[in-house]
Amino acid sequence: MSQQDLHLYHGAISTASQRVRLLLAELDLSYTSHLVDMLKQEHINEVYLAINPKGLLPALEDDCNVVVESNEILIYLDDTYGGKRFQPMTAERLDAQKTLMTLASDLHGYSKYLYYEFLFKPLVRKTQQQMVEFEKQQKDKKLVWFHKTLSERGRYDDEQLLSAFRSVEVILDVVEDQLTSDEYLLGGDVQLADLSLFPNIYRLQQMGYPLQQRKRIRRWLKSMKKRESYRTAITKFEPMTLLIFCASYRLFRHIQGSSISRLVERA
Ligand SMILES: N[C@@H](CCC(=O)N[C@@H](CS)C(=O)NCC(=O)O)C(=O)O
Repeated sequence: MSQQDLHLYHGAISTASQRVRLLLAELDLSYTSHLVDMLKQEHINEVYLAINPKGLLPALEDDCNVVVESNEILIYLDDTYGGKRFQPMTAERLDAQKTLMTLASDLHGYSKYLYYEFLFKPLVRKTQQQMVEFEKQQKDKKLVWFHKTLSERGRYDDEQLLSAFRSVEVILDVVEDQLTSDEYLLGGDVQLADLSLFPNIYRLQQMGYPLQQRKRIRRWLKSMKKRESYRTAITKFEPMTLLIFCASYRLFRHIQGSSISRLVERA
């Protein structure tokens, strides 16, 4: 199918947006980029809510179609423009891919507690005024609680963080087992499962999450980072100032004795 006018509404470092940008790069599809600044709460303003009433990034507009949910967007793009190039051929592998993409979505839900706490907390805490606006616009009570706890209490409970860590570990165990001697999750070629899981595992690596024992995941991360799509879809969008901030904050937490490693010792 010939390419329509694609519009992507996305966040520079939003992991769900990174998934979609990775596939756009792999498919070599051009698109009109609409960067939405989450720190300025542009994702809950009236303009964006008219596109995605859930107030979540990313969203894709293709002519008259609006597709939300990053995994749905991956399938939509690959079905429409990729000739299913990034989806396996056999029923068994298709099932495996579906499971891995669901796990990617779950991983996003758990790992965000860890990176909001340990990687960029001072940046993402909302002011009182922002929180009022957020509560007014965001219907998802769990998401409101997620931001309210960090913004008003200043931290998540240790139990909350430990539970997130344990859930992340369960998912990483599955991913590690899935990776055999092949380069990618479902064989020798990169597939949607890889593109879906990569951003959150990469984010964990960025925050100093313990991956030392996970040799296959580390090898897979290396393979993914060698691809041109990693540069086009991820590093090109990471502001240097943010990278410096995150590295400094990690160091600060380490010196303070409150880094993720301390949490892991208690798990
Ligand atoms: N299941 C959704 C999750 C999307 C999501 O949570 N996106 C984050 C950015 S990575 C977001 O928009 N968060 C809004 C917020 O925290 O207010 C998807 O995969 O598209």
